Amino acid sequence: MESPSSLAVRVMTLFPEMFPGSLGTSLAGKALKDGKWSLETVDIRSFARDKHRSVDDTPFGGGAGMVMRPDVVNDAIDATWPRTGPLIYLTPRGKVLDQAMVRRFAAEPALTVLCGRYEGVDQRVLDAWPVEEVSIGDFVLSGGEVAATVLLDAVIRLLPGVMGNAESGNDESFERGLLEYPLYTRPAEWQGRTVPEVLLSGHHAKVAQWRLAQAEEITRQRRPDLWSGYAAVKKNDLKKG
Ligand code: 6GU
Repeated sequence: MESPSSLAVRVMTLFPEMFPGSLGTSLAGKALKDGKWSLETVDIRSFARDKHRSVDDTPFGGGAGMVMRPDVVNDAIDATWPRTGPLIYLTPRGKVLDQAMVRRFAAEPALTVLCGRYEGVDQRVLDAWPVEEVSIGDFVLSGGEVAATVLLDAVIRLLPGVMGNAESGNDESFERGLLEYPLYTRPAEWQGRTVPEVLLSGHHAKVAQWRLAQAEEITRQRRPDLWSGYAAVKKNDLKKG
């Protein structure tokens, strides 16, 4: 039996064999078996109308590649979207996924995900439905399936009971807008390389202080975009006392 808080995921794709894929293993796979989320894949090709089962056609106005037909995609959405929870279309034109979006999706009862080939879907079907367009970053994949897997992995790990409290603390540091501090485990010396002395001290407050300083430094160096947001919040916090 599924618990009432189970997330119902529906994925529309031309490649249903790509699911659950990596989501069937590890943390997400265990959560799937435990009923923390459910997965229904819908083969978009099953909504094709002609004897050739065609799902795409050449773009009006010319140009490279193929466009997914509005009639076929419309029928897939109509049959699949439960009219609750977001209808997500994965496309490099979408809003870039971040942890705040991931948290919002994890709070939904259902997620319906449309995977397109990268040339895309006819605009009219996107205009006809309340579609939320999401990208996973500024690069181009050959299709939305891998992007859907990325999005779902990030969401599933946040579902109640999927992760222990030990790990969930890590997110708070990302929510804070910082990259992670460096990690070390045994042996204390490896190939002549030692572990920072403070981590062996057992002094929890000093460890926390060191980790924060490391997280700040690595964020400042690597991600000026994150750093300016964090620095602004920190300055404001200091002012408020
Ligand atoms: Cl969501 N889809 C495709 N095809 N490429 C992408 C993407 C999505 N996000 C980044 N690149």
